[in-house]
Amino acid sequence: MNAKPAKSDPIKSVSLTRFLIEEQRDKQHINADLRLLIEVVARACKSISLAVGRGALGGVLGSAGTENIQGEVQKKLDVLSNDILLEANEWGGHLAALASEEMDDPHPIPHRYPKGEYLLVFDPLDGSSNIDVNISVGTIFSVLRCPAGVQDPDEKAFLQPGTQQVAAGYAVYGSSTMLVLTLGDGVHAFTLDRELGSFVLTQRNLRIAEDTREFAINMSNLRHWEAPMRRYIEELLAGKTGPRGADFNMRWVASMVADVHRIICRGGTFIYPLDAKIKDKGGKLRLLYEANPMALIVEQAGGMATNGLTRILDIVPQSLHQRVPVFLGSKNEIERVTAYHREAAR
Ligand code: AHM
Ligand code: MG
Repeated sequence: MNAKPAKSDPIKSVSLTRFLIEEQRDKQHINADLRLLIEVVARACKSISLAVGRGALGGVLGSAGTENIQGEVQKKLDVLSNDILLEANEWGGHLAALASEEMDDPHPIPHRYPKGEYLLVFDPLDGSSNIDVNISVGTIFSVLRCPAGVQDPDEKAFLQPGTQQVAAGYAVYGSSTMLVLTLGDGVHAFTLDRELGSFVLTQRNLRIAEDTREFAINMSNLRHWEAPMRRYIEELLAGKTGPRGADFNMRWVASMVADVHRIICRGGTFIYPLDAKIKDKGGKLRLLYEANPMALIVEQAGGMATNGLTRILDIVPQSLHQRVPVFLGSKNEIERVTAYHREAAR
């Protein structure tokens, strides 16, 4: 009965706008153009979230009847999401060019608009095989600086290692829509308040546990994997009585965004290794707009991201749509599986 009233926090909620203004004004982590860029991407993600959420009612499910440069059938929502991000980002004056999974070549800023100092690369709708079955999908993005002196950025301007990213993030369109963001100083999560139409900060400085008993991998490819990959997974599957002395649980959403989001929330690993089926392609996932932004987020949250041999963020890209094997998540497991690959390579 004598309990004192809880000391109330005067800041009940911090919107993305307020968070970004504080990052610019108080911490001086970002400049006004980068703040605008993140706000514009977030606004585009809200539109994509609306389109995804309307599902069959929006008439946007199913195939668009076209293929992207990687020979994958584009869904209507892949194309729509790409258009939304392009239109939102063209005119603000913050970008020098854009590139996306759904476009063969970089997209220049139309001459009628001013140009800025940043390059934006994105996978407009990741996990598109899940669109038609109402399972979480997402948007992944990465921000680079346009190299000094480059007026009309071509593919070469984008070929920068992931360490050069000034920001990266993803939006996950799940039971709620969330935006997870890093500006190179920790990872922060925002939840979309659907009534207000604004992203609200819900978790600051997310950390990935160093140890985990949960992994995500497409097990149907097991027979195509290389020996170190099979060794690692077989040890996990052997459970308590095997060499690891513990039972491991498995999850696979087949939307990288959703799998990475689970890892950000409760730890775990996500692995898409090289296998005999995809060897000539170099991997399944794309370096510039899937692996690099996710690797930066994971590292910023205390996790680890490799291609099985080296740090993903150190890879110097050779082409815009280059693919890489991806091993990311809880540090101690990624260290172990990477060590198995290094050992085999020696
Ligand atoms: P997408 O960008 O065309 O959707 O492809 C990437 C997706 C990832 O989100 C996911 O982890 C993987 O492909 C699923 O692959 P699989 O179909 O082998 O399970
Ligand atoms: Mg993708």
